[in-house]
Amino acid sequence: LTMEAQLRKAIANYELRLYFQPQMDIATGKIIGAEALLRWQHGENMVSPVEFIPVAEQSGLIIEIGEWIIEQACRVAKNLLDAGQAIPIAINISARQFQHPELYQQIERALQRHQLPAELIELEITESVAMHQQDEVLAVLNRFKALGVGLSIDDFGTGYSSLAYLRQFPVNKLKIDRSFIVEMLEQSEDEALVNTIIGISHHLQMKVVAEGVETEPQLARLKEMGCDTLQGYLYSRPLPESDFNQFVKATT
Ligand code: G
Ligand code: G
Ligand code: MN
Ligand code: NA
Repeated sequence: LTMEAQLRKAIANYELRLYFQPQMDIATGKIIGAEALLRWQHGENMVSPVEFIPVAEQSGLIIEIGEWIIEQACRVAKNLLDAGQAIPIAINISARQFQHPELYQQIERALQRHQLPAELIELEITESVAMHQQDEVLAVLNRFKALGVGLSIDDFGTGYSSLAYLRQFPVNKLKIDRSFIVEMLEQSEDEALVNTIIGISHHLQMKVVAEGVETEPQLARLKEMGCDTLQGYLYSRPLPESDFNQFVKATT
């Protein structure tokens, strides 16, 4: 079977799972959000999204899978809200999904179906998607902003942002790519870039998230630099839904 055929089977057999990685407020140490990350449990193996998302993109299956992800994310956010916890869930939106005219309606309908306030869903688009076809991207982002969902730029620092263009973005958050965090304490260039991105975010009235934080010394340095939010193995790996719900209960 081709990977595409296997992926179709996976959808039919409910082998896709959505995991949730907590995002922590650096000042309070409390959870303030989570990123939804897709997993494919294929027999004994866990297939990485790095392998199958590109296949889903090329085949167009990403639209169907994306709708399922939106549904799951809304359901989880709504359950938490009903339990007294307003925790926004961030969804990764791929290039093809972002260009697809159905995306807006998929999100609008899911919010309505679950009676979920729009601000409890956040969309992550990568810097490379954001910087492409700027007028079209800006129009789509403005529609989502009007709907009330949060918007963030993922993998920030890896693309080629025009700062003049970034300034017009109706985006609430920049997520510093993990590649800059990994060696920020050993490589002064990386540390300088992290510091610069934090500065840019705050100048543009955006929040900033450091991804892939694994150690206490990284946490301490990011705190000194004024970073707002942390995501990484230091706090938690991406968790299945029930473990994630436990984590939320235990940390709020
Ligand atoms: O989740 P890691 O845990 O391995 O994710 C690897 C890559 O796959 C990341 O670049 C991440 O953005 C992407 N990815 C994970 N889950 C999703 C998803 O639900 N949708 C899309 N489009 N990309 C995802
Ligand atoms: O590309 P994107 O930022 O959407 O995906 C985040 C990726 O980073 C996922 O693969 C997620 O599992 C991974 N990740 C999150 N925190 C850590 C971490 O602390 N260390 C490592 N190595 N990977 C992480
Ligand atoms: Mn992401
Ligand atoms: Na990311």
